[in-house]
Amino acid sequence: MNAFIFDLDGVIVDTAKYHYIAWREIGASFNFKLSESQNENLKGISRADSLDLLLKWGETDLDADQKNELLAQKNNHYLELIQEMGKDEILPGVLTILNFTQENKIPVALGSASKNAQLILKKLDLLPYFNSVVDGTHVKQSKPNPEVFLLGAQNLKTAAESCVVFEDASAGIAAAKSAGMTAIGVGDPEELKDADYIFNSLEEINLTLLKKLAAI
Ligand code: B16
Ligand code: MG
Repeated sequence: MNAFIFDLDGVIVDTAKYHYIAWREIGASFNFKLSESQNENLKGISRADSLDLLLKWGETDLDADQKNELLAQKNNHYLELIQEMGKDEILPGVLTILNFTQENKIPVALGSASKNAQLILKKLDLLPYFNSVVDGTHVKQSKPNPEVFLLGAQNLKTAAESCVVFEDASAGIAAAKSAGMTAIGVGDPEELKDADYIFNSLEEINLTLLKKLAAI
């Protein structure tokens, strides 16, 4: 039997739009206008690394204190934006897969760069589905580094080769592949072209394929 590892933002819930709103406001504070395609490159990237990219694109230099101030501002705004988020924002197909894993006792981990992952899963009543939650508070290196997924596999006591990762970001697909895992891309086929399977939505994964992925 294989194990499943889920990314959070963009796979379980569409928080990307809230990250975008919060980062746009931070960019505006140094007269930088964050485009949608630049925002695409922030998916799966840690908060601190995202700010460094914004500063680079905006050709702006800040000292450590100023950066910390912006990181805190960004997160406060993001937390405000997700405050009202409810179960209706769980993405299509997620609950079907999580119920399948529960019924078949398939080990499940979260592998997210977000330091807000626990809070979000709790808000959505999804914590009981996860045997392990690995998030931005547990790892040193951002995706595409495989650390977050390797730790998930270790916590699930499953070999990397027997893990299937669900990801919406190209950095996440690269992380899964370099960990030696099967990568399922959810979203833009062009962005996710290195994945083993690509879907527009998790809803497209039928029971036959789920059983194949789980090796049951
Ligand atoms: P936070 P994932 C990532 O989550 C997001 O895709 C990325 O946009 C965000 O900057 C990162 O989490 C850090 O999030 O500010 O909440 O710690 O896609 O790896 O679940
Ligand atoms: Mg993501």
